[in-house]
Amino acid sequence: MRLSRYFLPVLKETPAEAQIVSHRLMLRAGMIKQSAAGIYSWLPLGFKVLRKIENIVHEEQMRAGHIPIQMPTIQSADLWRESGRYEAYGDEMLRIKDRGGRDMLFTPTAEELVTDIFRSHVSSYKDLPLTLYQIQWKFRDEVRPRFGVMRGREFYMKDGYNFDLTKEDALHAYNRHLVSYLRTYERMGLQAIPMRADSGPIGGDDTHEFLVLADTGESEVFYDSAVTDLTFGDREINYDDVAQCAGVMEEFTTKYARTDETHDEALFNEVPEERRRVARGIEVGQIFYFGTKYSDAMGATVQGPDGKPVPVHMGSHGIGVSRLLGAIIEASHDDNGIIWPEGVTPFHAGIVNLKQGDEEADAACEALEAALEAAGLEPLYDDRKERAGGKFATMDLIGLPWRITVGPRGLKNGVVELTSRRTGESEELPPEAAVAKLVEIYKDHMVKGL
Ligand code: P5A
Repeated sequence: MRLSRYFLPVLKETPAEAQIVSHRLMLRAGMIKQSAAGIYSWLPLGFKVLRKIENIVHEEQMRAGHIPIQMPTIQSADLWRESGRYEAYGDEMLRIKDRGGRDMLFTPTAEELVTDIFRSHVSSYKDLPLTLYQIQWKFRDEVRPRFGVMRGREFYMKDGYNFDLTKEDALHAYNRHLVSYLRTYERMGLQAIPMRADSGPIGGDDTHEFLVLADTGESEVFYDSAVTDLTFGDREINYDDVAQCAGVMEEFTTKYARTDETHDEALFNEVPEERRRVARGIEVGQIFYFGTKYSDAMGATVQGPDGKPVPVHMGSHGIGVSRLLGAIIEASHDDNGIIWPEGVTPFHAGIVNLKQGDEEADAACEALEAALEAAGLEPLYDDRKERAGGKFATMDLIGLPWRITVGPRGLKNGVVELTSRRTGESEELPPEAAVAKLVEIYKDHMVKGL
């Protein structure tokens, strides 16, 4: 992509309304534009990152054996009356009337709708286990939408729902989700810690939230610092292996880690003092097991092995896809701008031409652009007639992890400069070697984009 032809409306001024760094940087880098309180348009750079995050979520969900579907954003109130949540959900639910005066709503979550799909089409235990999921816009009329995409009213969520014959099977689904979430967040360059939480309006007793530690997080959290030493890494997981999933679950959840809603001071005090941490975190996901709450209310049964109807055991599982952009930026930035992890970066490398219009420099940049594209990478070539300082500032702001700087002086010696956004370290090397190095760096981070 050539920057001169792209749509990247960066802001010079720091927007006054943004209270936290991720919101500020998303506005300054031209990623989003507010259209109403807590409702945003996604501009090209923001949309590209959103799609990458979404695709990582899809890949990891399908790897775990979950099946993607798409449900509507506008739903009929009738289903919600069946579960009893139409009134109970309160003012967070956006209620709408259609022209016939029928009560409709914009989906804040989809337990009812998916349970209706299930009861209409599944009647035998032989069709279980089943986990259906979607990535879809949600609306919650939050009292205080704030911090940009972090607490929006309209936001993008992955929501998944498991249907199982027994509690034991449903707990395996819970563990499977926990394991696949750990892998999902790590691919985005994030450490998200599972913490015992409160289930709120979704219901049930078993629930974990995934928190990314950040001073600007909305939740107060209490944990044993030993949990931050745990990483998922590149382990091989067989998601059908009940014992393996339970083992990972246990490894990641037995150390003390709780949000303020479930915090237990006496238990916390059993953690050695030097490992006790009180901090803030951003909730980027939550998993629930709620048994037969919805299947009882809505008559979602299957015929069991003995021929008798049994209500299915269910859970639901959510990832805050749009919130993740904010969380990643909170966790990865410096004074000059964003620093994207390789897995979610909108472009793989920036190319900065120090002397636009110089025949040799232009040709070298174009050749680099073509070579990177041929290798399956996406470069952003700053081909504007601008000062080098301005070009560097834009690249730093938008946070591409790697920058190739091309100028007449280097080219005389046959080299370009490759700079890491994270460390600021540069090395001079021939253009082909720079391409080869980037191919190597990204070989484990290739995610379908736009
Ligand atoms: C699980 C999926 C649910 O709604 N039902 C279906 C369950 N869970 S949840 O915890 O309420 O939401 C899942 C994740 O969505 C993100 N999220 C938000 N993101 C941005 N703005 C909001 N207002 C917002 N509300 C929830 C969070 O990451 C949450 O973990």
